[in-house]
Amino acid sequence: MKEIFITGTGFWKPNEIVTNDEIVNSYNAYVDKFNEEFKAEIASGKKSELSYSSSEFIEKASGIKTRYILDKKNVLDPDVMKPTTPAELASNQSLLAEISIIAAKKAMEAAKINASEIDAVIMGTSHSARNYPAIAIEVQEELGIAGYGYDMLVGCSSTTFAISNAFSDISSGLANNILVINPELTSPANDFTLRDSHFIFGDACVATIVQSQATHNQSYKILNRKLVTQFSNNIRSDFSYMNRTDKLDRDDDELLFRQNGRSVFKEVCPMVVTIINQQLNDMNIDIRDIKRLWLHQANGNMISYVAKKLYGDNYDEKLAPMILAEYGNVASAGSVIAFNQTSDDFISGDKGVICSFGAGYSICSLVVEKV
Ligand code: CO8
Repeated sequence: MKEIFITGTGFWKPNEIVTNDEIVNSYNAYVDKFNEEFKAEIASGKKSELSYSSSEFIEKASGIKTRYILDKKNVLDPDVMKPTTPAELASNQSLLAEISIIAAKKAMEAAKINASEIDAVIMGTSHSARNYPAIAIEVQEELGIAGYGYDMLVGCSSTTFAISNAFSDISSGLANNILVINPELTSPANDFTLRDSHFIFGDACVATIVQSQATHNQSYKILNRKLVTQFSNNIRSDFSYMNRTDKLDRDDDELLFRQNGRSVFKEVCPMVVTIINQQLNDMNIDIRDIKRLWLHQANGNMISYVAKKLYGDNYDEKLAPMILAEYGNVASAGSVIAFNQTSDDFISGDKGVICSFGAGYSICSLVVEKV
């Protein structure tokens, strides 16, 4: 079996940070407007009155304090409540390609590798900007990478599933060095007029270089992969090329991200604990030999639930970092941004777990060891 390594990561985030107070003030202004505009319908029971959001609820329920959003001005404008994005046109570079290239250049620099040495580009994301041509192929062309590229969609597990695909391609001999890109522009898919989820997401993009050799001493060997999926409608987006032909005539807003957050929490957390436990048992690794869990950054209570079940109730919070406090839920990019931001203290032989989970349900856990 070939040895395969993560040799570098890099990420992009928008310039503008949005605090809980800012997103709540905007949402509450929207609520006032809505309740005034639909006063008669609310009085007659045709529509429900909207209730205020609160920063206290958001921080307690999710652990999120801020997030970075591409078009803060329009997202926070109670008359707009969504970002404006550049058109996907043959004459334009795709926004997803643009942010992927920024992250990719940082990852390539960290891995000390040139585009000419890369054999493939794999793009994983929760939402792509278009059906085809693949964003990965656009990035491949722009960076001057030979070989092949393709896109894949696995909700919030897209990054680890894409790294796993890179691992498979390298072990089968198809490629030696692969660029994995994970643009997660969540704000166009987030309904900022929904109280239950308006605060959750941030925009970001992460890139990872996966190689058949550890080219420098900051590399991590991928020791093991475990992937599990189980069908659930609890996280769903019905946005599709068939919306035009399905005769339901739904508003765009109805086709965006929707979730039963409580059910997701209750169903996914135990699955993640079981999978990581099974994986470590199979590898004969004690959890005390895992220096860090870089978990999917959806919710602080989910992270502490998983960490407590694995390490015990009094676990040190450094064992399972929560970058979501600053970045929000950046879909599949979260676990690898956490890895990027909180692995500086790793020395040779230290082991960690990168594990993402989300829509599908989908879970992918990677056990890594610093070379
Ligand atoms: N402000 C004030 N009160 C609120 C708010 C708010 N913003 N929202 C809800 N409440 C109220 C509710 O109405 C409820 O009131 P009551 O008790 O009177 O009914 C009370 O607060 C409690 O509500 P919940 O039970 O819903 O609150 P929770 O403690 O469950 O917290 C969370 C809600 C934060 C959503 C939580 O359930 C959660 O994070 N669950 C996990 C979700 C998760 O991991 N999802 C994965 C999503 S990401 C993914 O996998 C793929 C999609 C990626 C791209 C998406 C792009 C947009």
